[in-house]
Amino acid sequence: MLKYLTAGESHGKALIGILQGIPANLKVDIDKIDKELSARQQGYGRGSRMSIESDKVDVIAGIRGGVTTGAPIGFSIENKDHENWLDVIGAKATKLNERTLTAVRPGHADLAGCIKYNQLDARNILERASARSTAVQVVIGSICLQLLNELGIQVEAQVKNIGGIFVEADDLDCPKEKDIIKKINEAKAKGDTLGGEILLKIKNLSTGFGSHISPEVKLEYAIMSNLGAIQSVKAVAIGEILDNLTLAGSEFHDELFVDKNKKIYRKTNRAGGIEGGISNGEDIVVSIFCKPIPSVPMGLKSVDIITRKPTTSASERGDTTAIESAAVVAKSVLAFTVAKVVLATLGGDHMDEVIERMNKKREAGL
Ligand code: EPS
Repeated sequence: MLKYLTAGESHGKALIGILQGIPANLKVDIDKIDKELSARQQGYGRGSRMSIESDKVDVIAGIRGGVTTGAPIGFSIENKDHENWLDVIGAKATKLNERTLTAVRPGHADLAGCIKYNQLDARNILERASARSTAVQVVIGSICLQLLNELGIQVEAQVKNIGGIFVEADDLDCPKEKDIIKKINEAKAKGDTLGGEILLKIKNLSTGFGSHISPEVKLEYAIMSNLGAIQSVKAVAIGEILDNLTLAGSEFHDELFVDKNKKIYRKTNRAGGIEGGISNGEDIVVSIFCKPIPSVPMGLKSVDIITRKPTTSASERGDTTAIESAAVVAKSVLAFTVAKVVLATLGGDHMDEVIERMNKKREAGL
């Protein structure tokens, strides 16, 4: 089974990850991983932390000479900012009373995390809740993306809107249009933050991945649970449901036709490529919706967890918006999700086996 484990605090020494279940003999281009890491750091509206970091993966295990061995892939990503937190974060840190956070931020994990883990300093929660950890998911996603590409499957992500301003259809790859920049500049000047929407597509997956037989093997379950667990994501929608809530069944569902070669096809894809938990051969289309970042510099009404007095929430350094970064993260998480479902269905210890089984699956059917 494809699975991963991550660890690391935002200002700790490094982030680490272990990915287990990638078949042997997959060529992995480490430069491609670093390019994805760099893409995750870009985007208009990111904060000053991004000028400190220049994320690069250091692969420690599981890849030899650019090829997987079938063993778990272990890696780390350095936090350059750690040198500014040397005795504050870390197993032997002594300055535990410095850079504390008690004016908890509404919308962040601060308060619920402190109550759950019995902490009086939200630093012990927020360091791990930080979206910094998504860098690890990008490394994992990039390896999975390279596996999917070997199988002829592509995963794409596009920013659809930032702060409610929609990206024009022909400008999808370059959302830095004037109105959005203006909106981000205004939010930043006010000390505010913005959320947005991202559109994701999986192309050429073919029919038959996921299953109708139990909730936990449905493709929707895999996609919604994994994407829904990314920091700031508050909704995940498959297909065109949100634009068509008023349609009746007779208008909504994708009708079936047959061509002169007896091939069954659809003229629409409102289902977003999944019917009854199973991929149906159309593009898988998913939209995710991100709340505005909860580190709001202007501060919100809050309560200090030690004094219990009303206060303004702490102003941690952060991003005005990170939707462009979230698109890279979402693409990565989706690549992991699809790779997991594909490998669970096909099995295979090495790439030749997996590719052969994928080709057989593509040929099968009515
Ligand atoms: C984050 C706060 C900011 C972001 C960070 C996520 O970090 P800092 O507190 O160091 O300014 O830059 O994102 C990253 C570091 C990253 O690599 O994406 C938060 O509170 O979640």
